[in-house]
Amino acid sequence: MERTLVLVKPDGVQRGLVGAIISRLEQRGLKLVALKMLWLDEALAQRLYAIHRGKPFFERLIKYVTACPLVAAVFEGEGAVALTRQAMGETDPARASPGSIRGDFGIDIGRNLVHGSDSVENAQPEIDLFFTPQEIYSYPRDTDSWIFE
Ligand code: D4T
Repeated sequence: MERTLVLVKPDGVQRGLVGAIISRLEQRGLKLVALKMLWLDEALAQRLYAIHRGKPFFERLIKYVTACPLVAAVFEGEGAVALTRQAMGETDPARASPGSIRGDFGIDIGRNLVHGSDSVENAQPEIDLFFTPQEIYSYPRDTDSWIFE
């Protein structure tokens, strides 16, 4: 089953939006299989955003995601990666559709509240940065037959 990493970034924690953001994905029908709060150190932040090293916003991005604790989660479900990206909305909240997390809660690209893996290939390596296999739960969910035909 497909899994994706979700981070409620420090602005989501500071603004009291952890519950609202996690709740959107739960309500959609994705299954929560791992959850923790942690304070990203610079090394882990740089690994997560290695692809952006050298870009003009890189230093600010690292400072932002390491500014206070964040909440990391793993969601599971058919098409979990794409469904999560859709629920998040565009990277720049100013352009994100109303109804999406960023479109409802954000304004600034440098405070875009949430991270979700951008592809199925990237999801597992990203999950491995944040969770050990023992921290991710496989369990039957009684509502599955009411979410999937
Ligand atoms: P993340 O990776 O945080 O889920 O966001 P996205 O996948 O939607 O977007 P991204 O990788 O292109 O950007 C990573 C992160 O950098 C910030 N950013 C990005 C920024 O501050 N200024 C910019 O011009 C861009 C392109 C926002 C998200």
